[in-house]
Amino acid sequence: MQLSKIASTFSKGRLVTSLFWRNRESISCVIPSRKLWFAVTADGSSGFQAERDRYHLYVSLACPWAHRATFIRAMKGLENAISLSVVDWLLIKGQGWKFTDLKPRCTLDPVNNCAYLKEIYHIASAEYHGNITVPLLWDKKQNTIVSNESSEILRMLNSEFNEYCDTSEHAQINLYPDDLQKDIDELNVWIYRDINNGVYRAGFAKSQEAYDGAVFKVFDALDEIEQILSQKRYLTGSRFTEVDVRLFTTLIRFDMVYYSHFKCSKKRVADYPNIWGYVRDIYQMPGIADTVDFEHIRKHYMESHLSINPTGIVSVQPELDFMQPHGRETLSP
Ligand SMILES: N[C@@H](CCC(=O)N[C@@H](CS)C(=O)NCC(=O)O)C(=O)O
Repeated sequence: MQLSKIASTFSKGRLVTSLFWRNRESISCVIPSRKLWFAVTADGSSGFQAERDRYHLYVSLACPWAHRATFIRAMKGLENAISLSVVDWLLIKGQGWKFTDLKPRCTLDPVNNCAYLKEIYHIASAEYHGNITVPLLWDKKQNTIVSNESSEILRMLNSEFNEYCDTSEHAQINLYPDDLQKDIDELNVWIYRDINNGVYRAGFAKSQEAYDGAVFKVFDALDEIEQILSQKRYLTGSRFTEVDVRLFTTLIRFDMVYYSHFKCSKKRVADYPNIWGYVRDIYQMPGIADTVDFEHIRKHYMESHLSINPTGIVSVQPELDFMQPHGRETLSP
């Protein structure tokens, strides 16, 4: 069996830790038990070549990590090149994600005809013992999983499918430009720790101490972001980048679920003038509002997390106008 680190050629070595077996025949027996980290490349050197209608995304519209994938798919005009299935918003303990066509915007699984997402993981590898999570990028040609890691799917769709974007304008969009990579990488670490994951640490805290430790970090970070966004239109300056996508998918959920359901209730995003304008700026970008589904988001969190909301009652939706003019052009055109 030939083991090669050929994924390291992808995206300037971002995937250096992804070990990849070149022979397709051996893939099913060597898929790691916890992480599925392969890479699609434009030139196919990884064993997974970018092609139209070869890859399928499995997502939940509720999930902030899966939202990274649907966001970049929309922003790069890849809806016609990469097909999509949307799971039921209800995540039942012990069963995991399932497919239905009986709820708004949920779909069946036309690719593998599975009833549950876990079955798809087991088609790729009977040996897989990791978490059954979305997003999942599936290769219809080799009948296997390429990746279940949203940060890497985001990078692959950003750079490797340019030939298949709807227009040349879409193809030119690059959310991880060379000169900003250092800034983006540094911001990603901090934003993931204190905000993306911070709201989950607060929401699922099992003690007052754990909750206090997490929730104050969330708001310290938001205070700092408010400062940054008072000077800059986006986190790294005038250009919209990957780190803005990663922050947005948490911020758009904040007042809808994290404020109440996860007890991140010191302030709403709508109480921070610059952050609130920034969220509306991104929400109003072409194709993005359609990637946001508040019914999926709110019902998923409040109906599925019965350990923190035992009645499953879904609270009334706050009145927020995401289409209100944002005025952020004054910081940069
Ligand atoms: N590292 C993964 C995490 C994805 C993740 O945690 N997804 C959650 C939904 S928000 C999930 O599928 N959870 C399934 C479960 O808890 O059973 C990524 O970023 O892609």
